[in-house]
Amino acid sequence: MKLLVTGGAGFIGSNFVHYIAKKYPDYQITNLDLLTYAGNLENLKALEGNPNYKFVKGDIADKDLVNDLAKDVDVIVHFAAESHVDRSILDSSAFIHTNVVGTHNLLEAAKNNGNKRFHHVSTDEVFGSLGPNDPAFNENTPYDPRSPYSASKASSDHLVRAYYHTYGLPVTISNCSNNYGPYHFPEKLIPLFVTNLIEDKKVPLYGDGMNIRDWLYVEDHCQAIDLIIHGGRIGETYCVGGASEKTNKEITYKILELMGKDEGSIEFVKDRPGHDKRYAIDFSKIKNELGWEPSVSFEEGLQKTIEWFKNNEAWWKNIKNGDYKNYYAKQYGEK
Ligand code: NAD
Ligand code: TDX
Repeated sequence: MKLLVTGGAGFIGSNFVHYIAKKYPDYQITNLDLLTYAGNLENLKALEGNPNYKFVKGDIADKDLVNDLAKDVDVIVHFAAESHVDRSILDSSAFIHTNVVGTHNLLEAAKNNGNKRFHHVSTDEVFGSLGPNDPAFNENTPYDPRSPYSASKASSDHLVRAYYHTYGLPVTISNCSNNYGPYHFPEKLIPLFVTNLIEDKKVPLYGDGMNIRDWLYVEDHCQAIDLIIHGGRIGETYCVGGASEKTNKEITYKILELMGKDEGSIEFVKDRPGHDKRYAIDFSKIKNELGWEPSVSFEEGLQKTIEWFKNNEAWWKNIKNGDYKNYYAKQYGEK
């Protein structure tokens, strides 16, 4: 099978490329990534020289490039996105460019090259914010995005469905909850807090720390996507979750405990504007249809993640001090 993976130099995309290369060594993987601030080829160093892996630096919104790449693939697995809610609040233009215009461009390329199989990686944030006693999100939950990031992802989901209904493009969508694990960019809650604590810095907890997210170890997400691209029903959406709802405060205390720190390291800071209160996922559809369920508990996944960050200080220090850009910028040009 020939896969075109977009955003494969980011957090989940690079975990997915490693997962596929290991499980299906004969698959050919082309990784199209613009290497924005979030893209880092260090994540894929182990694959350099692998004849079945190819990296292409480029923008998913580049019509000619994407059209050329789509000619020679069987499946497009679309991760590339601007992914950080706080950045979308400061300036959402890149979110519209990549998440909306870029996704549309990929859909056009898939359609114009013989209706290529298309899997779209999306998020639970498109469904909005739950109250404490509301039932978890499922595939029939109405869309109610509330940040520029989630609005741009919702828009891309609608486009993907439109291409299925209008042109018969063979699509699937997955809406997943918060991932964590190796290569997680240290602007997001768990990697930021873990790396700050290794550096003896404080951790900035937004508001009262009582917002709730559902957490899934990244490899479990990769497995869910693997099952969907191989056995998912065309035109369908699958909700993917970790059965692991936690307040940010609970997570912070757990990290402090595992890292031998105390609450003196917490700094309560101004809340995120429009901060969604709670996300939760009912993943019974993918469980019943494809036999998927999370295999890594939050406790185990968090321990593994902390270990990974302790053992890979050079990786995140290079990101935190900006050095990771210099090396690849020389090879591939500045973005
Ligand atoms: P990330 O920010 O770590 O990585 C995004 C990657 O996309 C980077 O490598 C970046 O260089 C690349 N990219 C950005 N704009 C591009 C463009 N115009 N053309 C080509 N490449 C471009 O993101 P992530 O956390 O790995 O998320 C991957 C996908 O999964 C996103 O679509 C996101 O919405 C979705 N998702 C993420 C989570 C999560 O918890 N991180 C949860 C559910 C869904
Ligand atoms: O410094 C922080 N302090 C803090 O309290 C940061 C970065 C976050 N938070 C809070 C905000 C959220 O309630 O922690 C929670 C998690 O925040 P993020 O790590 O920024 O993730 P979130 O906003 O939930 O979005 C993530 O999950 C869904 C990903 O970034 C998205 O790409 C994905 O779609």
